[in-house]
Amino acid sequence: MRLAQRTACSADAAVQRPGYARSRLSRGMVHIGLGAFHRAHQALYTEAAIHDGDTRWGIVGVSLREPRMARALTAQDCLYAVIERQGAEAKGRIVGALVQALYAPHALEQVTGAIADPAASVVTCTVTEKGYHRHPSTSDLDTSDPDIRHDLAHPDAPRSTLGVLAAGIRRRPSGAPLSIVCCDNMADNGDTLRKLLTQYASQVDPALARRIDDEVALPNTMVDRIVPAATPASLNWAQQRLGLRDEAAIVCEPFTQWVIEDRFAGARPAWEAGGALMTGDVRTFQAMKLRMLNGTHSAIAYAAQLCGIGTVAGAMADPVLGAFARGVMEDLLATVTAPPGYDVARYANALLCRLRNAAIAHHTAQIATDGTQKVPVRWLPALRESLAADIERPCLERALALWLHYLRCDTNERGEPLAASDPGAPPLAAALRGADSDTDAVRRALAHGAVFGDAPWPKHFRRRLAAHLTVLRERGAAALLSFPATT
Ligand code: CS2
Repeated sequence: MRLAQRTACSADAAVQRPGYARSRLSRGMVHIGLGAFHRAHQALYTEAAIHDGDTRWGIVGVSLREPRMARALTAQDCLYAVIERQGAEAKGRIVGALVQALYAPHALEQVTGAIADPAASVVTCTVTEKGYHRHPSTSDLDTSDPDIRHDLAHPDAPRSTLGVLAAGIRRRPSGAPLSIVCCDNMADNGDTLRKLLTQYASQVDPALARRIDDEVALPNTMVDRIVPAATPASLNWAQQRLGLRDEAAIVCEPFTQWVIEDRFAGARPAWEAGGALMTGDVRTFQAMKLRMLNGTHSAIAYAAQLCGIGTVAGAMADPVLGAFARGVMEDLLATVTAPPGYDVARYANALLCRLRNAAIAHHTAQIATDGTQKVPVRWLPALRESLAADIERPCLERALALWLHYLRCDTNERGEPLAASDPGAPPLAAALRGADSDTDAVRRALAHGAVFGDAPWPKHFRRRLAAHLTVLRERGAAALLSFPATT
């Protein structure tokens, strides 16, 4: 039997259900990017706020790219389950906060109408780093991007996040306060979205750009929860636990964190009910999380991909890769300023425990995607700062070599194909593959300003990187990572 409003009561008795009348919910919030992360993160904080009695915050969820999730959720009256797993423990709940699921290309009028509705005062976004169309070298709006070019030519029929937001705001009565909360893993994510959205809007209608600048609040946020993409296996496992088929079920870790800059226009859900921390300055939290969690994640992903290890927990259980992951985290920890009152060493230990959680299958192929977007945020600021202070970060530098090697290879060390999914990678991969030596490969890679910036990289660092590439090519990842014993 499929999960729906009518059948939810027959879910397994241990599964928590919405303890409020969903029919009373208004549509106070719109979310763009209806993936697993939103449904297991912001939607649950919103669910907690609703649970505390505030029925304004039903969520209109929007998918921009693929129809499957909106269709699956609509067939389930927008109900879905989140099951938290760690070790033998599993805790499930059915979430009721989502009230509508729209696929924008088929429901654009409804989507922009939902954003324009003055009853909605919050829009949240999870569209991945590349979903904002920031030009990698200039950090400005990438006006050469085909979606942006399309939207600038047809602002009333947009297909990009920026285009949809701008079209919705344009229809919104002026004076109705709005906050847009970016929940993607970018430094200064709210400020970045503000800049790109106003740049886009200024080309559509300068008055709209001014309005966004004056009236819309775009707080910065740090979001954290490990939410693997669903697989047939995770959906089947969820079905066993629920006693119902849920095509949108999520199996994720118990940990969750949301730190939000307290800068809103108008009302917002009391996300504190779900444990969100409102603060004046998110930056230290962001840097700590982006470097220590996401930075370590990416290093694990490329090492594991090269070695043919499918999951993060599998990599952590490998003696060489597990030790390497700890080393990367230590390298990154050394570059981090703790948020006030925070014990970063404890944070690091807790992260390592989370990464070892074998009850969730977090695929290294998923994390390895979009490296050209992720590496400049997760590794390069820490590397730059360290090199400027003449400090070598042995594990982090090896991580960078792994990524470059990964981009150079068609197959992993077991001879299985490596399929890098990263629209920004082809020019960098071509530069690497055209090199006539490892030194030349490093020179060509670091000259790729879209990822590595324009400032020169020190010679001793380039030499170390070239030596790492040689070890990788001749002796493989385990040899590079088993240092100092074997190198
Ligand atoms: C991961 C993140 O896929 C990735 O790149 O590093 O999705 C990570 O799981 C989350 O940011 C955890 O909060």
